[in-house]
Amino acid sequence: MTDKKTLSGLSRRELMSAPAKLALLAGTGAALGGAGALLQPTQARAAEGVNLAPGELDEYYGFWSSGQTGELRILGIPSMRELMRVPVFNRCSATGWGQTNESLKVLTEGLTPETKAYLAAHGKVTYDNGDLHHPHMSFTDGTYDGRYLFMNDKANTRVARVRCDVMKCDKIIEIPNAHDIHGMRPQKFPRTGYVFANGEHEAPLVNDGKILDEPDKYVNIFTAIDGDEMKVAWQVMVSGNLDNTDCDYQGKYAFSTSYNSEMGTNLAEMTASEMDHVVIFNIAEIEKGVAAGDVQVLNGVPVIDGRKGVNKNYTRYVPIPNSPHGVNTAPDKKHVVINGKLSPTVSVIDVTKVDALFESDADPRSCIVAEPELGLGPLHTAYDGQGNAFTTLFLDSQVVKWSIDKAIRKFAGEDVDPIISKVDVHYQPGHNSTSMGETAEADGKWLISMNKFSKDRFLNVGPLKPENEQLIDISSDEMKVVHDGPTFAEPHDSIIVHRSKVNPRTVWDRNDSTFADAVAQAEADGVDLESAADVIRDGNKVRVYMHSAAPMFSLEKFTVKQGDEVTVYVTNIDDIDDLTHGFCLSNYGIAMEVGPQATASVTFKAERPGVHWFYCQWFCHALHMEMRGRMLVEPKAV
Ligand code: CUK
Ligand code: CUA
Repeated sequence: MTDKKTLSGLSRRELMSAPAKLALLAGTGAALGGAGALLQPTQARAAEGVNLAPGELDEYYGFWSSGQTGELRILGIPSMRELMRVPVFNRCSATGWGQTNESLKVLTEGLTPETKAYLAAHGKVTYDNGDLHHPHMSFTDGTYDGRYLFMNDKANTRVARVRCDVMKCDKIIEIPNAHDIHGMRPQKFPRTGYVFANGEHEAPLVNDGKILDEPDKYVNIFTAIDGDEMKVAWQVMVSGNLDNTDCDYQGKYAFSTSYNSEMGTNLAEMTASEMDHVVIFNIAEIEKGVAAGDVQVLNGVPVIDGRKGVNKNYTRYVPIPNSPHGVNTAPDKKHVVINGKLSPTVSVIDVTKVDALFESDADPRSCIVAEPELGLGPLHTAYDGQGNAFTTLFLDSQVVKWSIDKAIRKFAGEDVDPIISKVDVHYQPGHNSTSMGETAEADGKWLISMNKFSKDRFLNVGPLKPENEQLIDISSDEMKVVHDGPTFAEPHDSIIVHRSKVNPRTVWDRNDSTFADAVAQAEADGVDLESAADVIRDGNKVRVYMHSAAPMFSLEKFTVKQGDEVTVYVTNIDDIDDLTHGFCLSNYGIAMEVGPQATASVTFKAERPGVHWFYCQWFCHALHMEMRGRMLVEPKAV
């Protein structure tokens, strides 16, 4: 086994040294930042292969986007087993996401008034679709802190947050003034902090129809969101569109690629120039400008003008060969790789040379310290924490491993080849990610190549085929593809997080804010949710409170009148790991999950008279089928 750095920063050999061994024997392995777990037999075997025995746990969580499916997925790595789906921008038949009052609050409260009006005209309160590209965890001091996951919706210009303690989405906000949030990254240092979000498509800043086919009047918007409050902090108007983004480990700069510096609107225009650019945002200077009022306030958000040549304190435009796509900051805290896409090169920025761009009128390209030619269609880069980078080559259907140091030396004139090895992937890779690779604790064990096409790799399931995510062992210079993982539309991006960073609850806390509204309403109605079996009439509104304890609901029937607006609150008082109940109301199109110790609620109009069974739709007990009751709806007098 190679002498790799573990998460604690100790090498494996150091860990095996006498004091470390003593610490482990004394049961203080946890003090090593979770790295003690690396020495358990499970992990030793995992390092050898991906096939965990039944019951064995994975070493890493994989947090996966799902593209146009709109949900977040959780996988176990290295087994690649799908562990959970977390509905975010989509609707979910199983959990009632998009139906329950608790989820509707999340899905509606962050929308702009214009969007709400548009949706209302269609009889809707929120969007049904989303396009979730980039899931990233919150950081503290350069590494994952296990608080939140943030993710973008390219389709409807939103950013969402998932709480890692319960793995549920708790906030979704629409980003005003911007169009189609694409690249998105949390601030790495000192903490998140900001979540940076790129608007991909340019449009008139006030997009009310007064300006239409005048592309020279379009702008693009870079947004900094306060990740604690989930509110837009400020925005920057830029030239060219914005694709992907990342930031440094110093808390000073963010970097966004622009594949259309031309501001063209068709393919020929968009790919016309040989050079596009990466925009560097000077966070402290922008904050100063915002504080000094050098902004226009649009839709409640301060917007600063960072267009090319307008104010050189806020932004710098660094020319990069042709239509750059991914931006990835290396765990060495010094280098940022810009992936060339139409250019076979990647450009390496040295963040210590960026200060000079803002302090003097230095050539913007003076911060570039390497530009190795890697192959065709470089899209995204990941790292092993040992000075090596792994770049996907979309057109070559390969991943290339290369040395950052050698690339820099070559750029300086030395005769060295930065390319270490290449491996074929199947086929056309987009994003890739390495274990802990986007943090300062990159550990160089696993690489996922997220391939857009699977073609012949699996049984044919018809014209629509799965994508293919391949797990690659990167513990030696020769990369080894060890697993094919077919997957449904369309994981763009993933992160691989050591399990020591994430510690979700197993049952809900009764004081959780998710169901605070239900708790408040029950209190107002004089109802105790945990022992509830009450029907409260309030004009034509009826509130039905019940609790569930396997295998019974506390109400075996309740009666309402046709036309009543009914809200059913179900509190699952089972306090046992994995004992989820559900509430499904037949032919009313209603179903929801109620986790252990949670309250969930749903509101509907009792428009169908007659007898309607409700039942528990989450298998919970030998008498799960018997866990049911009736809603009796008295018909309107005719
Ligand atoms: S983008 Cu999909 S392959 Cu939306 Cu991150 Cu590069
Ligand atoms: Cu409760 Cu099934």
